Amino acid sequence: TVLVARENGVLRVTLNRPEKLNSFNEEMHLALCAAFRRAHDEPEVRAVLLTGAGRGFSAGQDLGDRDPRKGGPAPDLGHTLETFYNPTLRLIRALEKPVICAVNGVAAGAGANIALTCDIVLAAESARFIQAFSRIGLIPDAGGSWSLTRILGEPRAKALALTAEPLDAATAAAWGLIWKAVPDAELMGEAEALAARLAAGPTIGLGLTKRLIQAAGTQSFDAQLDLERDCQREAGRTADYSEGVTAFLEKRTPEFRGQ
Ligand code: LHQ
Repeated sequence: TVLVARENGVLRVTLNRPEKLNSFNEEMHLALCAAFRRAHDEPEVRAVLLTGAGRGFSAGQDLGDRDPRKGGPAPDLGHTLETFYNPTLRLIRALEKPVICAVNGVAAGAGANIALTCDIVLAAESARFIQAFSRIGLIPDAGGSWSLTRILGEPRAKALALTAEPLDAATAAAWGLIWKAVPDAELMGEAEALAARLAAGPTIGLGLTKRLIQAAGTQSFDAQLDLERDCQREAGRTADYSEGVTAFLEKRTPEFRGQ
């Protein structure tokens, strides 16, 4: 249900239930979580590229798994989130390596919000982001109530979440919800090039940069200056920093090793 392959420092993770628009069942959750654990554990992984197989990125939770007509006790959705979604979302945020998401088609419900949890989001021009939750009586989960509000502010976050209207990729980019909308035919090439470039970067410095930017939202200016001092101290001790300065002085391209 998830294809995982490492090449030249990039761990490529492809949601792979195309006949169900890559909607999430338990198996796919566990496989996605395992992929991000691998990204954390393997030093050879220096960037992650997340995408979907087929015409969609992900339609969120597999609602076929949740058919109320089948009877039985109502499932505890809080438990589903805590067990299957939230661990993966926490891993993505905590991973001190860049996570690029190539949204190749529709991203609905939790599928949209998993994409929005990644560090750099590129989307095909034909892709749509749909906060589908309100259509079925649910609330925006998978970090959506947080990401939408932090990124867009209350007016747009509320409108998207309350109406479940699709948001096209160009508007998502114009609003700053994602990094870029890319012509469909160019999406994977551009995402792969970006992932390769970041995987060849100074991994520790990039990871610290991610940590700092994520911390900024909840820190005072003073506390952030302290954190920058500590992170820069750490970055300044890396071999990649020495290489970067040496390469600059020698007027050549640096060869970073992620150390
Ligand atoms: C699907 C799904 C799907 C199963 C398309 N499930 N089969 C968290 C915790 C616990 C529980 C509940 O939820 C959550 C978080 C959530 O994610 S809630 C939100 C769940 N997602 C949705 O409500 C979106 C449902 N899907 C749609 O609205 C549409 O499929 C979209 C707008 C994504 C795409 O529309 P189309 O391009 O017109 O495609 P389609 O609807 O024809 O779908 C293609 C196939 O995929 C179809 O199967 P079929 O056998 O008829 O070809 C769909 O039934 C299936 N599919 N989404 N979530």
